[in-house]
Amino acid sequence: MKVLILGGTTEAGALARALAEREIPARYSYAGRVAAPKLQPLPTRVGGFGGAAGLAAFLTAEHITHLVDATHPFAEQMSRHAVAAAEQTGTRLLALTRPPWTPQHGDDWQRVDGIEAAVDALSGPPQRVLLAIGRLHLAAFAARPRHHYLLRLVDRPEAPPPLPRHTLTVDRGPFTREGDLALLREHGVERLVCKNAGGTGAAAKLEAARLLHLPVVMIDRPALPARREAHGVDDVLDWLRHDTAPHEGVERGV
Ligand code: 3Y8
Ligand code: NAP
Repeated sequence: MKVLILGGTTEAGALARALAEREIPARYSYAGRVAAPKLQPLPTRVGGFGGAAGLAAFLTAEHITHLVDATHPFAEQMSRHAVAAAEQTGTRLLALTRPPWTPQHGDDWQRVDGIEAAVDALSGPPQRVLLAIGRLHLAAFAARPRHHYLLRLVDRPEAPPPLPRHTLTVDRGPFTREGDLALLREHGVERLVCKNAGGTGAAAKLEAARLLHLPVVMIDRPALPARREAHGVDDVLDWLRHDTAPHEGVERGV
């Protein structure tokens, strides 16, 4: 057995620790999105594979028997490539993902379907908006220049974001309720825009928004291809124990 974890999330890190503790042969993969990704307790590769074909070639060359897609729910392209490459190579595939957040009592959510719809939702009078969607999609909000944006990024950007009024805070999660409460109060945030990431690492801002009665523009997840899914590390460990690939441990009729 040899496992490849497509990582970049809190859950992927937890799985990496579990496999390392059990000395299960495994590798960890980052896209290379940020300057200094968190170190993992497994041999780690960084950077794209070169499309689904590149991933398939990697799976074959590295004799990967089990592929765990533990990427973020918005990492749509990676997840699509994982399904295609696993099918092409006969590699077992399991997605380790987290259930979407659902609005709690006292929440004021406006659900939208994608980044452009989130931009449209900001057509009202100028507000102070926490844009907690990372770096990749900031430019879309240049269409709504009247707002003052609080931007939270993992790395300081080389060029200033194309938003005339903004304050930049450089920080990486997991975040805390106290920290996010202080952030929203300090900057007088009146509205949040975020992705329905699920999980615990990014949930603090929603708790803070609830306490401060702030409205949230919640971007729904992209649709992903059908694949086997698990929501916890133990489920993945069970799958690895019981889902041996055809060439392992199963008597072949001859
Ligand atoms: C490179 C690797 C761990 C993983 C921690 C999780 C939690 C903290 C919260 C806010 C929301 C956001 C963003 C966020 C969170 C965890 C997790 C998560 C959201 C790192 C990391 C990588 C990335 C990539 C980065 C994206 C960006 C998204 C910031 C590591 C820190 C907004 C998503 O500058 C960029 O290019 C950043 C790009 C993709 C989304 C975007 O579109 O900009 N994550 N985040 C991964 C790689 O190279 O493969 O250093 O740990 C990981 C984490 N970020 O092990 O503890 O599990 O989700 N990441 C979102 O959820 O909305 C911040 O600010 O409130
Ligand atoms: P994406 O749009 O689905 O993927 C774009 C390309 O990046 C992929 O086609 C692949 O390149 C490469 N890639 C993505 N994840 C990779 C991984 N784990 N290992 C190797 N290559 C990877 O992905 P994304 O949304 O940019 O996310 C990139 C990374 O950040 C992922 O690890 C994800 O888990 C993490 N992350 C993303 C978010 C988010 O909001 N999107 C939030 C938290 C963490 P090739 O086609 O060349 O193989």
